[in-house]
Amino acid sequence: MAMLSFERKYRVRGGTLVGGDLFDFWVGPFYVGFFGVTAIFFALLGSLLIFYDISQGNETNIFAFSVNPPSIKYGLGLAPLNEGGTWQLVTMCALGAFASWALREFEICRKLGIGWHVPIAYSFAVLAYVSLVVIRPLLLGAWGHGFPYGIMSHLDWVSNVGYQFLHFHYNPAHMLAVTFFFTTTMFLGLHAGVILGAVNPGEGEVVKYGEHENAYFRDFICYSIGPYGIHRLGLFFALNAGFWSAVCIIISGPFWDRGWPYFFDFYLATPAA
Ligand code: BCL
Ligand code: BCL
Ligand code: BPH
Repeated sequence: MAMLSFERKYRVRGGTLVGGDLFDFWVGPFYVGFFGVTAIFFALLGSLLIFYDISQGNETNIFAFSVNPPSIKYGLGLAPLNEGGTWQLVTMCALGAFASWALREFEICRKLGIGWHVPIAYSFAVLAYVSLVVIRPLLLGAWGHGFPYGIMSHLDWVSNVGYQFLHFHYNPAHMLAVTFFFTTTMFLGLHAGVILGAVNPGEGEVVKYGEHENAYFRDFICYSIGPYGIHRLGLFFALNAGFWSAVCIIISGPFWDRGWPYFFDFYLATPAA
C-alpha cells in the first residue's frame, strides 16, 4: 500500500494517444485508457468465440481441442463459421487485443515520460504472430496457411510445416533465431546470477552493487560490459530472436519452396580443397 502514495504523483492526466480524457483513469493499480477498454473487448470476444467453437463439437479434452483455420480452397476470402470462419474472427480479435495491449503500453510510457523500449520489444512478439497468421498466408494466397489454435494441434502444425521443408534446421534465418534465443537465455542466466549474488549475498554478508558486479566479470572473463551495456545487449538479442523467427517462417514457402538442405547446395558447388 505504501507504493500507492508513491505512485500518486505519477498518476497525471494526459499522454493518451486518442480520446483525450476519456477512460484516462485507474481501476485499483491498473491504468485503463482507451486501449485498455479495447483490449478487454477483443480479449473477451475472442475467448468467447473460442468457447463458442468448443460448444459446437464433442471434443472436451482441453489438450485435443482446436480452432482450425479454413481449408485452402477458401483462399483469401471469408469462410463459413463452422469451416474456419471462427478461426478468422478469433484471429481478428487476437490482432485487436495484441495491438491494443501494445498501444496501452505506449500510453503508459508517455504518461511516465519514459522510453518506449517495452512496447517496441512487445511489437516484435506481435510481429512474429502477424508473420504466422497474416503475412505468410497473404503471400501464399490462403488463410488456411495460418496455425490452428489448439494446445497440441499447433505443435502438429509446427512439425508438419517443418518437415514440408525436409529439415527446418537448415533454414539460415531459423539458425540465427535459435542462436539469438539461446544467447538471450545465457545472458539472462549470467546477469540475473551476478545481480542476485551481489545484492543477496547470504546471511552476515554486506550487500554489494555495481563495482563488485563489474569486478566479478573482469576477474572471470577479462571484461565487464557494464550496467547499461548488459541491458542494451539483452534487449538487442531478444528483439533479434523475435525478428529472425518472423523472417524464417515468412521465407519458408513464399521465397523458398524446396527443402531447406538444398539452400546449402552452393556449399557443395564451392571448389573442393
Ligand atoms: Mg506455442 C508451447 C501458447 C504460437 C511453438 N505455446 C506453448 C505453451 C502455450 C503456447 C500453450 C507455452 C508457451 C510459453 O510458455 O511461452 N503459442 C502459444 C500462443 C501463441 C503460440 C498463445 C501465439 O502466437 C498467440 N507456438 C506458437 C507458434 C510456434 C509455437 C505457432 C512458434 C512460436 N509453442 C510452440 C512449441 C511449444 C509451444 C514448440 C511447446 O513445447 C509449448 C507447449 O508445451 O505446448 C503444449 C512463453 C510465454 C510465457 C511464459 C507467458 C505466459 C503464456 C501462457 C502460458 C499462454 C497460455 C495460452 C493459453 C493456453 C491460450 C490463451 C487463449 C485464452 C482463450 C485467452
Ligand atoms: Mg523451430 C519456429 C526454435 C526445431 C519447425 N523455431 C521457431 C521459432 C524458434 C524455433 C526460433 C519459434 C519462436 C518464435 O517464433 O517466437 N526450433 C527451435 C529450436 C529447435 C527447433 C530451438 C531445436 O530443435 C532445438 N523447428 C524445429 C524442427 C522443425 C521446426 C527442426 C519441426 C520439425 N520452427 C519450425 C517452424 C517454425 C519454427 C515451422 C515457426 O513457425 C517458428 C517461427 O519462427 O515462428 C515465427 C515468436 C513468438 C510468438 C509467435 C508468440 C507471440 C505471442 C503473442 C504476441 C502474445 C500471446 C498472448 C497470449 C494469447 C495471452 C495469454 C493470456 C495471458 C497469459 C493472460
Ligand atoms: O505484457 C507483456 O508482458 C508482461 C507483454 C508480452 C510480451 C512483452 C510485453 O510487454 C514483451 C517485450 C514480449 N512479450 C517479448 C516476447 C519475445 C520476443 C521479443 C518472444 C519470445 C515472446 N514474447 C513470446 C511469447 C509467447 C510464446 C513464445 O509463445 C507467448 C505465449 C507470449 N509471449 C505471451 C505474452 C503475454 C503474457 C503478454 C506478452 N507476451 C501479452 C498479453 C496480451 O497481449 O494481452 C492482451 C490479450 C489477452 C489478455 C488475450 C487475447 C485472447 C485472444 C483474443 C484469443 C486467443 C487467440 C490465440 C491466438 C490462441 C492461441 C492458442 C495457443 C494454444 C496456440
